[in-house]
Amino acid sequence: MLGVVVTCPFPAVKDYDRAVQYYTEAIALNPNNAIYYGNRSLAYLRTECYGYALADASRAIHIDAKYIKGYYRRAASNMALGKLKAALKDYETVVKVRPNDKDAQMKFQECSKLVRQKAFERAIACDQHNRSVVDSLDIEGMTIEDEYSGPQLQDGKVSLDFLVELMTFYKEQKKLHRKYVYQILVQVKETLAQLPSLVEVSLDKSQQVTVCGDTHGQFYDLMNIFQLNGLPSESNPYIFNGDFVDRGSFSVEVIVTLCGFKLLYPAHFHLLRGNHETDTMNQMYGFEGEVKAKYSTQMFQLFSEVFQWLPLAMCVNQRVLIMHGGLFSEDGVTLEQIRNIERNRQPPDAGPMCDLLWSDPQPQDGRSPSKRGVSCQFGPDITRHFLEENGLDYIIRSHEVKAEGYEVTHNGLCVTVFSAPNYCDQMGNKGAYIHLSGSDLKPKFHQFEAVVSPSSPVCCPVSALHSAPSVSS
Ligand SMILES: [Mn+2]
Repeated sequence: MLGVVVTCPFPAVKDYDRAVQYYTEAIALNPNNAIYYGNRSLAYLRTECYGYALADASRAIHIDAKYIKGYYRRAASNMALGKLKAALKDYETVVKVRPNDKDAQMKFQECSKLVRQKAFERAIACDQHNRSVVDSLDIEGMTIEDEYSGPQLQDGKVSLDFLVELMTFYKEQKKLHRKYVYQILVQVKETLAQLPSLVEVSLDKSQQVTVCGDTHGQFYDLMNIFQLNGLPSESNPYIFNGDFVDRGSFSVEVIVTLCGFKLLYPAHFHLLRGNHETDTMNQMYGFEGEVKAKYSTQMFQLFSEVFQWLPLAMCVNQRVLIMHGGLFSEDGVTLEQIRNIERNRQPPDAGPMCDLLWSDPQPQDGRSPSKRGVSCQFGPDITRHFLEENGLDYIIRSHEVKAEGYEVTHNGLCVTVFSAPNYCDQMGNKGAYIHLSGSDLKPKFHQFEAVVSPSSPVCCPVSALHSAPSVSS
């Protein structure tokens, strides 16, 4: 065997991208060493490239069926992709071979628990289909206790005064009364359910809209956006492009505030669905736990119902298309098709609805398997054809953290915007938002830094399964 020496490029700085590069070079020199694949798989796991991590772990096991870390890594990749049964099988193998490994035991037990929980949820799901959790709640009958001193809805309706008071209240880390949260959620669900899956807006020459990317529970940074760019209003419209929740500790505060503005300015304040407005992601990345800790399981269920009605894409002046993830795994998708997507559900594993929430651009032409293991990556030629076929100028998407808060790729045809600065309290990235004016529809970028927040990192509550904080979205 060739003596390829690979010095460990981390842990001084957790530079997983460099680790990937070094192991890739090592693999080029010796493609039959299971350890290289196993180690690169770990670096992919840490950067949340679960699709690549899975492929490398499988390759490692293929080369050396006795290489136990390969099973570990494959299990972790499958876990992250929500393929629990496949993960359980590999954890079982690890536990058999290493009966005294406490960490392996813990992961095995945690995974078994999740498999049972899923089975239980499936069993009761048929019962609940098409029924709302609201039917089992008496919202009107909920009483406001005398000691409650927070903002109050007047006749159950949101006003600007209410929202201003709410934002101040939230900054002091206080909790809005559950009755008001329920009332807001019931109303916003009705409002969203009226909308098509593709929402079209038009700006005249004097109007402008602000487009924000991922906010991920970073409430204090959201407040900073409003500080810098003004509160939402009919003359200061906003589009928030998905991934409002998970990761950050203040997802409830972010989503309730955004829902409040949606109710106040339904035609001038827009919310699109991200891949994190889904049950599986909320279970793994914090939102479900946060809602249960701050309120209850039923309230999480109502959030989930609201998320299912979030539109999937927006088109501005029939020229700029906005979605959270990106374009499609297949050619020939039309705006009409997007408009007609039956979106009131958890997204499927493949197809246009999945792609809109999950895909990423890539620099080379064509398509390739996604580094995330869901949907695909699309190249500049795919973007150009899609835009030509649909008579559009360019797309704006979010979904990936960018050092500068935004990135322009595909010869200007694909713009990424990300609005969670210093993502997960550790990435050091800037945030950005975009101004689009009706006069020319060219993207104007505004960057901002993270503000100090009383945040306690809760990046991944399933910490035993995701031992490192992670970086994609
Ligand atoms: Mn995302």
